[in-house]
Amino acid sequence: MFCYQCSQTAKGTGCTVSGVCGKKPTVARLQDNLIFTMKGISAYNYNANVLGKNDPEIDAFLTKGLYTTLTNVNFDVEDLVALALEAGKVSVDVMRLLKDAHIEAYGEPQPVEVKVGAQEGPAIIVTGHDLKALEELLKQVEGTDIKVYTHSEMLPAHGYPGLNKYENLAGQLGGAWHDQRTVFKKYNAAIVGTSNCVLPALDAYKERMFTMDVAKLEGVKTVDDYDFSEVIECAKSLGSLEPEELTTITTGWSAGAIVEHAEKIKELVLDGKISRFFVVGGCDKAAKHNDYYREFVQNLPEDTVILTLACGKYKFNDLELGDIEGIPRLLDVGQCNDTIVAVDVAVALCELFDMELNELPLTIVLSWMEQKAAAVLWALLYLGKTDMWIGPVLPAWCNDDILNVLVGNYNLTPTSGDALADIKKIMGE
Ligand code: FSO
Ligand code: SF4
Repeated sequence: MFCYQCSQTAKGTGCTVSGVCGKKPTVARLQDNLIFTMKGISAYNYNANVLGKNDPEIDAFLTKGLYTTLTNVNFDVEDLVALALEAGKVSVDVMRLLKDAHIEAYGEPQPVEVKVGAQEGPAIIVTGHDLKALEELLKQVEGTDIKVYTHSEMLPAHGYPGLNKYENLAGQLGGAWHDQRTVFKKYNAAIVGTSNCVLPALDAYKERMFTMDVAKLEGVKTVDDYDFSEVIECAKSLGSLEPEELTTITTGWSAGAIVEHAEKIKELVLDGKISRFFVVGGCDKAAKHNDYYREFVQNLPEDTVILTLACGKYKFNDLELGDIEGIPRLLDVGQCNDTIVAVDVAVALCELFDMELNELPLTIVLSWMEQKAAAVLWALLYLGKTDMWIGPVLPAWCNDDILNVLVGNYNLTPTSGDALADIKKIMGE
């Protein structure tokens, strides 16, 4: 444990073995877990609020949850687990709120091929999660020759009809959040960081980068009140990008777009042509052990279908996985908050096959890096999903006590680092 939130803290620096107040290490870790999960919920809640969607029950839970972690309030190891599951419920609610906000504002996503690479013309790269920011920018560049490119978690924007309709929305540059320094340096474009996942800017592009709203970087200009005029002037002054050979990736699978194929999916499952569904998604990071997810997806049997979401997809979304009689094997359902889409698809499969969630041939493999993934994990646990896998390393706040609960109650399994061995176990070979 590590806690230095009150003046009683050990040696004036931090309680690390046990709390001077009597707080036990597992209580401290569960409090940390609750705070991390609430940070994730707050991120989604904020984006929903920006689009005019509010839920007083979500706000009330955030207030109660934070209060619970105050010094000398809650020392119960069991109540904090119950609160984590309550946070999971709120996480489901907030993802639903945000999805409804996105669909109301921009329509239900449809699968779309997105051009990857630089095209002729001045450019603006937009990264982060905030679709409203992208929309406002697209309105303001209308009628110019500026190409607007998505980066990282902004890719799913292309699937929304209300955003895809803008001609200036040209394509995608780069992959997950952690490649931004390489990508922003390489392309002589104006850059807008709309939410989390910005890294301190390099001098090579600092002058042409802007952040907005909650995102802030030292020495980087900001966009205020959705006024992108300075960004647009910057892009114009930089001139055209050097065109590259283009590739494509597909995004935009909504629950509705997948459920349209329900009868075909049922037929393929009953004929033994689809043996299992996977959800492989979550955060990505540059570390070598995250390559596990590419190896994992690449080696899944050809009769499996994989739903993916969040920036973890960039480890494998360039793979040609083909289709099973017209059903693509890799379906990108969106941002990390679009875990709710995977949940909706799972519920639809339950109805289709008259099965309970844990009876479905469905395995979830979650990669985690930061706190939104904690919110997603507890959401799935709240829904009662068992037999999930998590990696590439376990959340550091999970001590043996917490892990015993997660393994004992939910059979949550840490990924082994050996993708082939894990696939064999999952497929029961
Ligand atoms: Fe991932 Fe994290 Fe959504 Fe980032 S949860 S790493 S680009 O924050 O956002 O998928
Ligand atoms: Fe230590 Fe308890 Fe104070 Fe935390 S709240 S610093 S564990 S005495």
